[in-house]
Amino acid sequence: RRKRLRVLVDMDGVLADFEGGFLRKYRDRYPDEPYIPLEARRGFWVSAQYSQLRSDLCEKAISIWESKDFFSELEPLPGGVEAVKEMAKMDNTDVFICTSPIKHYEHCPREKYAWVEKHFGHDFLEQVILTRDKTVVSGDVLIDDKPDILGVEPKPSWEHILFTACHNKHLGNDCPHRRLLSWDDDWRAVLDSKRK
Ligand code: BVP
Repeated sequence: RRKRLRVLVDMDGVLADFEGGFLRKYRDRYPDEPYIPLEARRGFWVSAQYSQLRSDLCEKAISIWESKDFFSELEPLPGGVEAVKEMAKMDNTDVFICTSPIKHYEHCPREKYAWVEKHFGHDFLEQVILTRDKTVVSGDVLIDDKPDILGVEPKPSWEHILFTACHNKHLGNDCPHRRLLSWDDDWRAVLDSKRK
């Protein structure tokens, strides 16, 4: 393969611990309300599951990730930052962080840039793609924990590699994508399979 490999890596749930950060701040702010432990999470949308638990908990959940400092204070998931740095140093490899900001834009987009600068350095801001539609972004692979990545392009150029998260680990064969179980899994082999 003469062409360079283009790897798109999602942020929330793949590099940054959205679920853990959410639960910690939700329980801090609403100590008397019920919550969903990470082992009981099902479905990508936290808001949908909280709304099922009790309808008024939906807006309480949303208030957490709409708050200042929520996105900038997320902890890195184990091995993710190291893996992306290593990918970025590989020959014939371009890596981009491809992430969808929430529409409540007061804090989230700025804090996503701040997070990347903090963990990867200022120069890596060149690699950030903020988009609400990942199907219009071209690449060879997209490593993302969301099971269904849809948008206006019916045939995206990337292969979606599903990154395992608390909300998707129980999905069986109705989710047809190859998986990375964690950053300890063999992501190098996934990239090599696309270089052939
Ligand atoms: O910015 C994240 C959080 C937000 O959606 C974005 C997902 O981006 P990607 O990981 O696909 O790049 N988000 C929002 C809600 C509810 C909104 Br109402 C949610 O339940 N979960 C969630 O991740």
